[in-house]
Amino acid sequence: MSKNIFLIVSLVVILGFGIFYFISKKPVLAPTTEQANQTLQPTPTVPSLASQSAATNSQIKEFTVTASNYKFDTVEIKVKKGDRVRVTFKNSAAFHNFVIDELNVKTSVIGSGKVETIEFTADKIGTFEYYCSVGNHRQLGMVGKLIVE
Ligand SMILES: [Cu+2]
Repeated sequence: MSKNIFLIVSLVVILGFGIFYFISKKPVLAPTTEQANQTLQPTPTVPSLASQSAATNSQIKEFTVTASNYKFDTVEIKVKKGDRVRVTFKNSAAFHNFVIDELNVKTSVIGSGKVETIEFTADKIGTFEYYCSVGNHRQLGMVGKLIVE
């Protein structure tokens, strides 16, 4: 009789561990896939904070470019090759963005009153045009130049 009870108890314990193992395996897998997704997503605030601390030894050059219809208030940015560049892009009217093709820099199109900060490394020497890629804004004069020396 007590042998049967022992058998049942040990069965329950084994089963319990089995279920626990099965359940505990799931949450272990979930965060890893989430992390993988996070690194793929271009979230501007988190990477900029990470690169900020990583790039404390190299220079960070900060600029503010304000967009209006149809111009940028800053039309020339000058940096040294290898500089970390942080552009605070402000928009004061309608919808605009800030793009530098050669350096793979592109903010999202933001509305009036919005601000987006973008950070990149000026890893090429040259003069690169930055512009707004909305409609024909580039042709209308929404251009400036980034000079990397
Ligand atoms: Cu524009």
